[in-house]
Formats: sequence, structure tokens, C-alpha cells
Amino acid sequence: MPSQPNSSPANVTLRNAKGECALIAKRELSTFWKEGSVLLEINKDKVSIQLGEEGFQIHSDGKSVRIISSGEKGLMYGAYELLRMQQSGVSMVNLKIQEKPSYKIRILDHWDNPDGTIERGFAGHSLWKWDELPGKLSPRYSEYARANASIGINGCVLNNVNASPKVLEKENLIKVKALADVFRPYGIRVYLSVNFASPLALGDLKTADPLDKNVAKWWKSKAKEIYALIPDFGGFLVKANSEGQPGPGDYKRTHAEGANMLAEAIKPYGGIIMWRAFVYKANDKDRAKQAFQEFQPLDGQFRDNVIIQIKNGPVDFQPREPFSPLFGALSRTQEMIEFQITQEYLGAANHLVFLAPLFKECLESDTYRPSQGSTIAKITEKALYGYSAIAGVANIGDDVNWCGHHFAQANWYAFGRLAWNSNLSSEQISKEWLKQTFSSDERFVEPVSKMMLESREAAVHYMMPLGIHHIFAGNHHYGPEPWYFVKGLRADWQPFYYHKADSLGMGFDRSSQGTDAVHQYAEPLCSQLDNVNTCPEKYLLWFHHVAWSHKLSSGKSLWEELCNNYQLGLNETRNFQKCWDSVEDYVDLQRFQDVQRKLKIQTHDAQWWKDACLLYFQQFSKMPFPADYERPVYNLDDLKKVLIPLGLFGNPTRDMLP
Ligand code: GCV
Repeated sequence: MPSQPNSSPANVTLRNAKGECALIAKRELSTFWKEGSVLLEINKDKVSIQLGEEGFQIHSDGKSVRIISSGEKGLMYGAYELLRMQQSGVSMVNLKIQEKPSYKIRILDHWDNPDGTIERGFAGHSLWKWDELPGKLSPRYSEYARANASIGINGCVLNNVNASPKVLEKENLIKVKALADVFRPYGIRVYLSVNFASPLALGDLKTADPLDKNVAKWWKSKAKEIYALIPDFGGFLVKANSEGQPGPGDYKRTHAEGANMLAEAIKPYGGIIMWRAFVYKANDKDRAKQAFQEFQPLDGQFRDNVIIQIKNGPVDFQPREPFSPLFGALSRTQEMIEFQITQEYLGAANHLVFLAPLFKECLESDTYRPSQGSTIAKITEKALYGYSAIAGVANIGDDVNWCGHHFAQANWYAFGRLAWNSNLSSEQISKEWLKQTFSSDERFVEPVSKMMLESREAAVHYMMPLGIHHIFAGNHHYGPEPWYFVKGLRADWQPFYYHKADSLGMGFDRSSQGTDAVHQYAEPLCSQLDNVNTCPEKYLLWFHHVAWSHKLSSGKSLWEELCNNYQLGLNETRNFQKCWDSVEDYVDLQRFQDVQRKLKIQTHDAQWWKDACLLYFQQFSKMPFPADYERPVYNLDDLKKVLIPLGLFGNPTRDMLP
């Protein structure tokens, strides 16, 4: 979002355009554009029609610039693109740009609760002040919409997928309408998460069975009520029969039967249903297989306005997961990807972890379905029935800096930019963001971009290298707790289920000798993953239970390679501290110190992760620390006593140290 106004307003003209998005484009350019005049023009020429109402062309001759689109939203996105180029130092001479978004629906999912808390939120309370709405509109609502529009986001789900039925009550819908009215000029549509049992909770009905005529009628009348208030309402997001949420399974109906009933209610108004594939039952041998098992047989049974929303990996937003095998496995059903921008499993708002490389790793994964080259980006960008979509679980709260950590804003930015253009590189995104946020001096941008690009891999190294997953502390998912065990608690909510460390080795055997999850992937991937010698080492312990003495490609044993990875991660965070200190001159004091303080916590936590994991796993490997590696500084018994203070909604409070 541009931030330094121009001293003399630019000459900006509108042609054939007078709508709200075009007016925003004009206002932004008049205030911030510094290089001559700009013409914003609605044009129905062939290219503009092909680029669609959000796409645009930018032409320049060095003196004046022309932004052309077939729609008003395209003019707004073109204006923001121009300002982004200006702030990133791109030459304006002879520009000939054509852009259209990779995804039609580019949406943020807020996990905000009606009481103002945010599930897995680390940046304060919810931005939405339900108590004040609709009478009082916080100025942050339009700032939020503006920031989103500037990076191409065009939708938001306002409330948590663990949804309270109350959101559908009349008095709350009026509040939703107030927000929708603020967001609309910025091209943003609102959506709601709904509780499948809402007719039971809010109506006089005794069932929420999707095949019951009265239930279908109830949803139809609710849809009518919503669209009377918000004519461009986007639709519903549904978490059904997952982690205790109600769903069609409660009535022995399928996900398709549940989703289709809602889809029919909303279809006359052009709405969509985003139905989540995040389902897993207790006591199953392999949680990672369940979404595929449940949804693949339903392919072809969903209405055309249902989109299946699939998390990037088969378990749950871990620091690294292989992609979900469901991608590409539904050839007659629209699939969308769900990323998590909020850092539930990546150090909350304390760790600097730039997520563009994680997003790209998934988008570029080849599913081989139906054939080689069928990447997740290609599969999900293809609109089978007119909609393609991508979602990111938001990391935004009412903190002054929006996201709790200054660098967490880069993840919001990266999500939006990739949703707009999935071909952008992580490097380009990091540099654009740094130049617009801090300084365009190369002496700042180069080292800090490098730090950002290394940060996700560093987090994998110091938290869960080589395919280890879900060894977090119970409940809050902040620190390490591979030993966490609660008698009677479902096994798949405990780390042992995932790491399976024993005297022989560690790792989850998902090979054909184990749970056979590998067979949910297409060939040649399936065979590659199935063989311990060809499985990429970054996924080794995800797919195999590996002997402690097993030699990896480095020539080191599994145990030595674990020690190596944890040490590497710790060293990397120390280097991030040095890197940041070296650019002090380019950053204002407050942000410099904020980030410096967080990097200190991150390094501290990397040490904590290293010691906790290696000391714990050493009990099984019974192997010594290699001679040239640093010794632990903590004792395992002390680390087992660490209690993280929990704040809002059980989220870890900021700035904690064990
Ligand atoms: C909103 C994980 C998180 C939950 C989250 C859930 C989901 O289990 O820990 O907080 O619930 O994913 O995506 O529905």
C-alpha cells in the first residue's frame, strides 16, 4: 500500500469510468503518482475483454501512462500495480504490461470469534468490533480493505470456521452488511463460515439433516434474507464433521449431500460453498490419508457452485508437509487450496518466517494427475465451472502493525501477490515488499531479502527437519513437546503418533509396508516416495520409519543428520540477528528494535527446540552428540517443566521465554 503522498497531485483522468473502484484508482494515483499524467480508461477492445474485468493493461511512453481495462476493478488493480512499480524503482519507459489474476476468488479466511478473540491469532483482538457495529465504523475497516485491494485480494470470510450459529441471526447480519458496504468499493466481497447445525440452533427445527425438506427450506430462506441485505454476498465456508463440528455425517449423509443442499440455497444469487476437506476421525491409523479417503469417492457428486477447500498438506499446516494427495484426485470437482498465513505452527508472531517459499513449494508441486506437469497451481487455477479460488487463513488483528511481527505483514502480502500471480518468485515478492515497507537501498534489500528467503528453511531445520511433524506442545502449538502425553486423549492429538521414536529409529511408516499413504499419490511419485532410498530427504520421516544408523546422502547417519539440522537452524537464526543489526541505518528505531527483539526470541527458541528434540530423541537413539556439534545448554527435565503463558483464546502470549 503506497505511503508517501506526492507533493503536487498528479494529473489523473478517467475515461468511460465513474464507479467506486475507478474513483479509488483515481484518488490513489492523484495522491501518490509522481511521474506525469495517467489516463484510466474502460475499453472493450479484444485484449481487455480477454483479460476480464479485473485484468488490465498498462502502456507508457515515459511521459504519460494509460491504464486500460474492461472493468472498473481492473483500473483499480492497474493503479496499484503502477504504484507498486514506482515504489519498487521499476523504469516507466515504454511499459507494455498485461495482467489478469491467476485465481478468480482470492480470499482471506479470518478465524475470528464473536467475542473478539481469534483462534490461532497472534496480533491482538479481532479487527471486527461486533459490539460497535453497525453504528460505528472503525477507520481500520477501510484501511484493511485498501491494503487487500492493493495486493489483489477480493474476498474475506469474516468469522471462524468453528462457527457460532449466531452469526446468522438478523442482528449480526446487519453488522455483516455494514462491513460489506465498506469493503465493496475496494472490490471485496464478504463470505461467512456457517455452522451446519444452524437450523437446530436458530430455527424451530429438530434436525439439520440436509435431506430434510424443512432444513433445505430454512437455508433457502436464510439465503434470501442475507442477499436482501448484501446483494453481492460471496457465500459460505463450511467445516463439517471435523474436530467436533456438526455436519451431514451426523445424519449418515455424505459431504456431497450436505454441501449440495447449501449450494442449492445460495445458487440463485450466484453464491458459492467452500466445503473444507479437513476431516479426520480419532483412532484412525493414519490421519494423513483421511481427506482423500472421504472425498475422492465423492468426485462428480458436488453441485457446480461447490468448491472443495483443501489444506496444502495432508495433516495440518506443518512447517513442511508433502502436498495433499487430494489435489488432482478430483477431476470433476473444483478444488481450491487453503494456506495458513497466521503462524500457528511457525513461531506465532515471534518468529520471522517468510512463507512465500512454502506457498510456492506447494503450488509448484507436480501431482502427475492426470499427467506430468499437472502442478497444484495449474489444477486449482483451472475454473471447471466458472470459479477458481485460493484461501489464506489471515494473520491480522487489531495490533497497530496489523500482524504482531513487522515481517508477518510480508506473509499477508505474499499470499495476495501469489493469489494474483502464482508465477511470481519468492525473491521478487520479498524485494517488492521490502522496498515498499522499509527502504529501496540495495544495501538493505539484498541482505534482508536473503534472510527472508532462508527463513522458512531455517524454521524447518530448528523445529522439524527431515519430515518430522506435529511434535508441538499440546494445545498452543508454540514450542517443542515431543514427549507430550495425556492418558485418554485421542492418539492423533499427541506427538508420539507422528514421530514414533523407538529404540530402532523414528518416523511414520506411510510406505506400502506401513499405512500405504504413498498409494494416494500418482506414479512416478508413489514409487519414489515408497522407497526409503529415493524418497526426498525433506520428507523422509514423513513417509518412513528410519533406523538411527541409516546413512543419508550426506554420508551421515539419521542421528547425525538430525543433530546437523537442528544445529544448522540455530546457526541460521544467529545469522539473522547479525544480518538485521547490519542494516540498522536503513530502518527507523522503533521497527528496528521491535524486529531485533523478536529475532532474539527466535534464536532463543531455536536453541530450545534443538535441545528439547535432540535430548528427547537421544533417549531412543542412545547415540552421542557428534564431536564437532555444540552441546545442549538446557536439561531435558527442566524443558519438560516449561509452561507457556497463554493469553487470548489460549494463544501463546507474546515475548515469552522458557
Ligand atoms: C479453526 C487445526 C487448528 C485449529 C483449527 C483447525 C481447522 O486443528 O489447530 O485451531 O480450527 O486446524 O483448520 O479447522
